[in-house]
Amino acid sequence: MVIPYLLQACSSRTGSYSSHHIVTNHINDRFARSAAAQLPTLLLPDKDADGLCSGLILYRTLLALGLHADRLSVHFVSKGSNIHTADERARIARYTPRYVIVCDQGSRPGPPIVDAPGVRTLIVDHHLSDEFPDGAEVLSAAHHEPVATSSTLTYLLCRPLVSAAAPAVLLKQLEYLCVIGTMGDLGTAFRWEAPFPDMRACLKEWTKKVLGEAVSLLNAPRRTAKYDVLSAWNALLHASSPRDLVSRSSIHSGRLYEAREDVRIEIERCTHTAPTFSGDGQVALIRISSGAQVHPLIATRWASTLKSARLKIVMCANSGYLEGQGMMNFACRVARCALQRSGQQGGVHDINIIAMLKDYAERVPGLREAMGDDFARGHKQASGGIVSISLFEQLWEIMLKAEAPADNTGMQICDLLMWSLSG
Ligand SMILES: [Mn+2]
Repeated sequence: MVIPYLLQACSSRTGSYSSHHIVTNHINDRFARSAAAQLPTLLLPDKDADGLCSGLILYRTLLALGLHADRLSVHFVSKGSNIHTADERARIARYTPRYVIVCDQGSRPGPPIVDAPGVRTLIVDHHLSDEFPDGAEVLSAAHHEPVATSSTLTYLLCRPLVSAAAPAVLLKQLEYLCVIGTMGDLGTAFRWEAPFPDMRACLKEWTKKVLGEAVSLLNAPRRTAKYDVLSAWNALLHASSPRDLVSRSSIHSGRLYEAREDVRIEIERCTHTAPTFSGDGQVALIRISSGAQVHPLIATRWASTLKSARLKIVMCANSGYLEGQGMMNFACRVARCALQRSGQQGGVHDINIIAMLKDYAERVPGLREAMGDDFARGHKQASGGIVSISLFEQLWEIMLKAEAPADNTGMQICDLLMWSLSG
């Protein structure tokens, strides 16, 4: 079997882990045995297009390998939660699985996902971390540039397993799932150059327009206050093709279109608050209150339009996502003006949001630790957190007091004025 480049890159890290083995042949063997043994298998896909597609690639592969559908379960965590919380761990344990496969999440330290004898866990992910739940096998692309998405990793893992006898329709499904999931994380303009698999035929058959529309629709339900991830999963599972998925006359797409419209209205309602700048001018904060997960979208939108001399990241903080729980959900994105600046200076941008957030928090003794496990996770270019409102206010206080170089303040006011005139 030819091990694709990306998996080879991943397996080369095996030596640096003591308890987390990344050996693809071994994983493949495990898959085949999992299917043959008909043991209860649980998939834990993340809620976005990349997570859903990665999960469905595994779902279809395991069925193709002969696992009975009644042995295969899929679980999505509840709103604002993650697979590491006590509540979710209890829900996951109730499936009494023997094999657990986590897609596009799970890259953080902790106890085993399911703490029972004989349970084997595989994590397929690309979020930045060097630590994982105890006992899990890990296939992570996080340290390998260009960082593969979870759906690409899963595709590369599954494709060799089914290729021998699989019907053409299955191979096509795995391909478009790989493409939709990857576009979800890396954008529709993503160029499928090596070491990524060759997806030209898939793109030609379904077109970027249809595949991009699929991403947008799949991401809509989980962003609404209703948080019905299952609507997106079911639509993707039952759609006969990407074109069927995005067709307004398809029975599964109705809710997706409705959810997307709800999200659009909510973004429009929340996006017009004026930003506030940190003392050093590096961070712009937009505060909103919404039951919908629109904070990452609003951060992205402002990151592309806001201009300021020292601005590096845009942060959108949402105090209303988990209503009544006293929590602040916030998302940060790299400001486009900072990218343009580094480009003009001939440099490559080195903005690392995770490092910046941790650096601010460390300026007050104990604060970084108090922030807990849901702080500064994700990717260098896209991070954020879920912390108590009081901790968030402490963090913002540090940012406000961060010192600006002598001539910066006037510049910010000027930029803000320009923004308000143009916006
Ligand atoms: Mn992803």
